[in-house]
Amino acid sequence: MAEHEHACEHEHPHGPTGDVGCRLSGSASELVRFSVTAPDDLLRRFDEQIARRGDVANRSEAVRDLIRASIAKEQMRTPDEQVIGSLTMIYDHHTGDLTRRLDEVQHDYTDEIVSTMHVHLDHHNCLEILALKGRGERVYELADRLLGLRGVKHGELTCAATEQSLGL
Ligand code: NI
Repeated sequence: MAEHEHACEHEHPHGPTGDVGCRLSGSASELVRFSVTAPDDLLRRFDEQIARRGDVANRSEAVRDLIRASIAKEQMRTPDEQVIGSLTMIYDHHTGDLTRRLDEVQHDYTDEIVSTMHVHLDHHNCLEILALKGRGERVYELADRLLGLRGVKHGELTCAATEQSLGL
């Protein structure tokens, strides 16, 4: 019989039988094993971070945390609200026709892009910062399209609903 690691979050009160059943939630998830490939130096740095943090036991737990954080971030999206924010990207402008594609996408969102700043960091890398304002749905769509382009090494959207979060 296959052994299943237990996936629920809260403390398990050990019952009289000593089992660690998750009766409180009634919906214990089965753990699923999947494999991920990553560059070795990236994985080494991730392992070093796990060792430093001390609050996660292993790589699996750290990856689960990342997945939860990603889903939580998604849930904070407010597509129907007016939002304001910034998108930061770092990319190598030599990557294929990346600069052309970045341009093409941005030309579809002229109402949402208030201002852009481009910094040539070194021979290869560019930093681009976009100030954004508009309906959440459009702003998130723009960010997803830009950050999804192959060759964008780092990207982050920082965004808040103007009414909900900022009271503007
Ligand atoms: Ni540049």
